[in-house]
Amino acid sequence: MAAVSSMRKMYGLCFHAVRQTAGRKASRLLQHRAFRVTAVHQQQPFDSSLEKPQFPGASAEFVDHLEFIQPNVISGIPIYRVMDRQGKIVNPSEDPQLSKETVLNFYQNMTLLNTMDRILYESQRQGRISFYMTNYGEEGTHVGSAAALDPNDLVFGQYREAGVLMYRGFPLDLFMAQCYANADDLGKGRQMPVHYGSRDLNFVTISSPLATQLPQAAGAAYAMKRENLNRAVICYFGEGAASEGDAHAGLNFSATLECPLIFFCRNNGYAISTPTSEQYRGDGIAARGPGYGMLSIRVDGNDVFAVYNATKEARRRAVAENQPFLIEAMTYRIGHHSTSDDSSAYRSVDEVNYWDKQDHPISRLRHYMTARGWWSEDDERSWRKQSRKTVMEAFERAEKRLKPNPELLFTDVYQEMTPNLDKQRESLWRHVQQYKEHYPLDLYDKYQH
Ligand SMILES: Cc1ncc(C[n+]2csc(CCOP(=O)(O)OP(=O)(O)O)c2C)c(N)n1
Ligand SMILES: [Mg+2]
Repeated sequence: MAAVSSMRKMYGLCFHAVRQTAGRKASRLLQHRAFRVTAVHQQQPFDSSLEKPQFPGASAEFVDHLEFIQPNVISGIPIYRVMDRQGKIVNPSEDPQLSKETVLNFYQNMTLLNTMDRILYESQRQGRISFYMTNYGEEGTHVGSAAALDPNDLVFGQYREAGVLMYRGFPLDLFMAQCYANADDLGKGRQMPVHYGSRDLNFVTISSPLATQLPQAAGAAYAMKRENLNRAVICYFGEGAASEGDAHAGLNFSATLECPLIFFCRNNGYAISTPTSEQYRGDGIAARGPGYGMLSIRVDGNDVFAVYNATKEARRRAVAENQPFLIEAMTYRIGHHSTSDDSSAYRSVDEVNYWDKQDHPISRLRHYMTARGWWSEDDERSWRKQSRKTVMEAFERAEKRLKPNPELLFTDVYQEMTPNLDKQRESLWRHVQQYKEHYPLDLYDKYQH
């Protein structure tokens, strides 16, 4: 009985610290466990069928036959959608009933992203920028989720979520400045193209190593919960990144620490050349949620309204109940992985064409708008012309702008320059002076030395 009372004390102490709702749940569990212990001790003669497991963290019964759990115990998780492929609302009660103005704004962001992608992709092909990654086919996942958040919510992205930043109001000039690494780039030209970040728009700068953002997002959400800020964190990642060890760390920390966090997985079918059929054996990423004790949903990522509804509800509950959610948005990466990839080596043109022509988030939304008389052929033509002109103008401004001052390579790491960095800086300038003909310093900002 000493063990029983110390166990009760232990549970008592632990549950004192948790939230009220969790506390109520816990005390029910405590009564249950105490009852089980008492029942076992009072039974005479001993009956093994009445023995109950006491392992901490388990809520199961004993069984007396050997059986492995089937891997497909969670399988065929359904895909929530609001619109069909023709843009028709399937179940009117799920229609978010967004205003015409909001829907047009969705459409304009999705198509503007498309236009920006086309121009920056081509500019890489012409050797004007070093690298680029397009978002083709995934526009619905970006805009639907971004629209469901509060502007104060903090965003952690992977690298293929430029539409989220665009929806938050990041200007075309700053997208271009980042890709051109010019003097206006908020990252001071130190990052590869598409590694955007904006403190003003609560968008954390992209990291190249996959899954970096998941544990970081868990930490940020935990801090928000502790400060009772009424803010949520959203963390985007690809299904490929979900295979990284850091993904597990982020998911598990956020569940155990009960963080207001939305994990948003873009399942676009590929991790560079590796198709999902070679990435995992379970039912996608949503099937992993229950393993973490996390509420999860799978949505049609090409249906901007389904993404919007799921993210809005997850956001509401994440903040109200302090718990993380997992959204798996099914979509398709229509473009190559990046400008360093040629996807014709590992997938067929027919496969890509299907998604481009028959199951595209932009055309689906356009069908919806057309059916309501909100968008005509003329509107489309003039919007395409105007948006292309706006993107081209921003592109030309970015290209003409000076590069950042090379001194910036050495700043912001330490508050004061350290002796070894200073030595490297001196050595860089000696080198530049010696080989002047290779360094067109007049193209760099505020050069003084
Ligand atoms: C830790 C790490 N390993 C490998 C890479 C190389 N890499 C860059 S993107 C990528 C594929 C990621 O696929 P996914 O997460 O599905 O995102 P998607 O590109 O499909 O949007 C890989 C393997 C990396 N950046 N970081
Ligand atoms: Mg992927």
